[in-house]
Amino acid sequence: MPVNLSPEAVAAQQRYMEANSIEEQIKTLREYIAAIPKHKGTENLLYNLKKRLSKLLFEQEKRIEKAKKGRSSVISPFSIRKEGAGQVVIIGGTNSGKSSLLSTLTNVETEIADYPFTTQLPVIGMMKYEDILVQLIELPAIFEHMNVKSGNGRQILSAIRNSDAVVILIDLAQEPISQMNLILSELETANIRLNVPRMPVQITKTGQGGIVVIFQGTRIESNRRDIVELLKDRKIHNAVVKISDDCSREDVLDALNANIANKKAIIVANKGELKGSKNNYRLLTKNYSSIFRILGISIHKKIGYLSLSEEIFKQLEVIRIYTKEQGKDPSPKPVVLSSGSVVEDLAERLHNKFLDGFKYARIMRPNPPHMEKKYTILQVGMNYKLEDCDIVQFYI
Ligand SMILES: Nc1nc2c(ncn2[C@@H]2O[C@H](COP(=O)(O)OP(=O)(O)OP(=O)(O)O)[C@@H](O)[C@H]2O)c(=O)[nH]1
Ligand SMILES: [Mg+2]
Repeated sequence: MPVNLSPEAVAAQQRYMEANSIEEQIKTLREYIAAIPKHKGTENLLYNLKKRLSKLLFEQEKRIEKAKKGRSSVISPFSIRKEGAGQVVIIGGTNSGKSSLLSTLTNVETEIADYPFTTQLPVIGMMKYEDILVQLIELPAIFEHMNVKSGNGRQILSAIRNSDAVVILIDLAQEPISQMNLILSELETANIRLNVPRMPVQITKTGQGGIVVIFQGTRIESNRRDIVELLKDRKIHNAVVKISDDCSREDVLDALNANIANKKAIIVANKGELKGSKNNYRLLTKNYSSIFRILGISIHKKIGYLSLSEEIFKQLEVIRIYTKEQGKDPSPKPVVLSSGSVVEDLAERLHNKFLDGFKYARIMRPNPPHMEKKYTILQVGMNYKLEDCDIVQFYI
């Protein structure tokens, strides 16, 4: 069915047709899309235009990458390979105690000093949480206008964008609201949001594991293939895509094109033993406790950080699954999956034979300690949602 476009949309279309450079095409195509009203009759047109925009953005990214590579063949110390169950960055103002926290949680030895900007490059450590390891990275301090100034600001932002979760470290010896304002506004300039409760689509690129699509709510199987295809068009082969139930293919394209990263984050407020820190802690909770979980600590007095590794692990939103073969003990090492994963996601991760020959899976789910029986036994199909610490045996 032909679509009747408004004069503004026709003019925008004309500008797009006449655009020469990729930048100009992207700009005019965005204007064209914005000028088209959203309803059933324009659905296909909008979808196709957004797909075209997605291709242009990808082309532009590729060119920028190529230009960067041409300039230097050295791998940036800010592009850090993920290891363990997930990658968490520690960010904050200078002297807030980022290096001190990293050393406390990981035993990495790094320079701790009371002068500003001691840490200039990322420092990596592995934090143990129960039977898994989480990668913790101290990033150099956040500063004003880091997205435009020379120096390593842009690389710091890009490392945050690539992480799985964020620990914001606040110095309670200083006024906390201005620290938070600085951090949040710097992240905003780089399109990084923290703890946005329910985005229709969230796409997090990962280093491995293929494309995992998680439907938070009812599982809409028919969309899965479309989504994987859209990402592969953009040469994204490893990512976790979280989708709320009422979400269209177009929403996925919007998410890809907007390039907004949404990270889970907690605030850790340090130097809690110092004078004035209580007041600052109160100020911080008053303003931010509805968005962030806030943990008050003192590294010097060793107060408050016992549950920290657990809280950090929780931000990753992953589950540990132990596989089991008939007649044997469960594997000692878990497979780590995004929370919300189902039996099929586990099968995909392990081996094709579990997908192709699947009959059913048997789950041993640990009961709370007060119950008499140690496990609840379940016999389930491919779409069954897994929980942290499930023991799973496949029957094929
Ligand atoms: N009073 C007090 N001082 C602390 C605490 N934790 C760290 N510090 C001190 O704060 C200063 C800065 O600590 P670092 O760990 O180097 O801070 P940073 O955030 O890594 O600093 P940069 O890398 O320079 O941005 C040092 O003098 C630490 O000894 C604490 O719990 N209480
Ligand atoms: Mg440091």
